[in-house]
Amino acid sequence: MHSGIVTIAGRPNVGKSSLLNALVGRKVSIVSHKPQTTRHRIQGVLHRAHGQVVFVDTPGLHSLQKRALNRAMNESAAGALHDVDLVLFVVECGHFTAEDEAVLQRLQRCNAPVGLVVNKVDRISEKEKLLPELQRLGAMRDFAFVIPVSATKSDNLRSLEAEIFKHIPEGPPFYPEGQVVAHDDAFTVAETVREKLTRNLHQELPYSLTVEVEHYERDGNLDSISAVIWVERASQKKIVIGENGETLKKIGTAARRDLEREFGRKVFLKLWCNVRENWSDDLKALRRFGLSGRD
Ligand SMILES: Nc1nc2c(ncn2[C@@H]2O[C@H](COP(=O)(O)OP(=O)(O)OP(=O)(O)O)[C@@H](O)[C@H]2O)c(=O)[nH]1
Ligand SMILES: [Mg+2]
Repeated sequence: MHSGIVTIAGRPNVGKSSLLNALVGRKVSIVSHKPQTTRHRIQGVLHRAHGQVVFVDTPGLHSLQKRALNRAMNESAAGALHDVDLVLFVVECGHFTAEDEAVLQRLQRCNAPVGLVVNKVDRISEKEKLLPELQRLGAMRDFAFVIPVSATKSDNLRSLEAEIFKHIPEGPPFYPEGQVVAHDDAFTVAETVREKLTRNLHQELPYSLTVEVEHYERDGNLDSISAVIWVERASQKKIVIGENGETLKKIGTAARRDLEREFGRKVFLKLWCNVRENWSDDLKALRRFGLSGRD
C-alpha cells in the first residue's frame, strides 16, 4: 500500500477545488467563477486498492489585499506546503500571471517534490499550441512531472493519479475505507450556503460575507439547521435578503437541494442575515468563524 498527503496549491481561480472534486469523485470543496472562493484547507480522500491519497485543497495564494481575512487565507495555504509528500502546483493553461510567478517563488522553499498541473486545457482550441506551452511552463523549475488536465471535463486525471502514486511513500491508509471528507456536516452546510451566495451575488459582496451554522439537529431522516449569513454593513444585508426576501429564499432553496443530495436526507434550512461590522478585518471575529488561518 502507498499513502500520502498531497497539497493542491496555486493562485485563486485556477481550478484547485474543481480538481480535488474530480480526483476524489465527489463534491468536497465549493467552486465558483469568482477568485478567493476557498477560505480553508479542505481534505478529500482518494481510496484505491493499492493505496490512499489525502488531498489538501487550499485557498488561492494572492497578493495586494490588506484585510486580516486575506492574510489568514494566505497563511492557511502556505501552511499546507510543508510536511506533505507532494505539492500539485495548479496553473491555468495559457494564463500564467504575476500571481502564479509569486506562488512559484514561494514553492522554492518547499521541501516536498512539486508536480505541475496545467488545468483548463479544454479551453485551448488550437491543440498544437499545447505542447510548446507545456514545455515552456515545465522549464520554470525542476518539476517532478508536468501534466495537462481538465478538471471539469475529467480529462487526463488517470495519468495525474498514476504520477501522484509514484511520488507518495509506502504506508498504511490514514482514513477508513469509504471516508472521503474529514470535515463535519455543519461545515458542509456553511460552505454550501456560501457557494450559492458567491455564485449569485454580484461584485464584491461575496468577499464581505461568511456563514455560521447556529443550530443543527438530526431527527430520523430530517436535519433541521439554522445558519446566519454575516455581512459587514446594513446595505449589504438588504441585498442578501432581496425584495420580499426573494434572494435569501433562492439561496436557501439551492443550498437545501445540494445538501439533500449530498446527505441523502431531508433538510430543513433556515437562513438569517446579520451585520457584524468589519468582521473580515477583525481577528476576534475571524477566530469565531474558524477563519484564523491555522485551522
Ligand atoms: N473550462 C474549464 N473551467 C474550469 C476547469 N476547472 C475549473 N474551472 C472553472 O474555473 C473556475 C474556478 O474554479 P475553482 O475550482 O473554484 O478554482 P480555485 O482554484 O479553487 O479557486 P479559489 O478557491 O478561489 O482559489 C470555476 O468557474 C470552474 O468551473 C477546467 O478544467 N476547465
Ligand atoms: Mg477553491
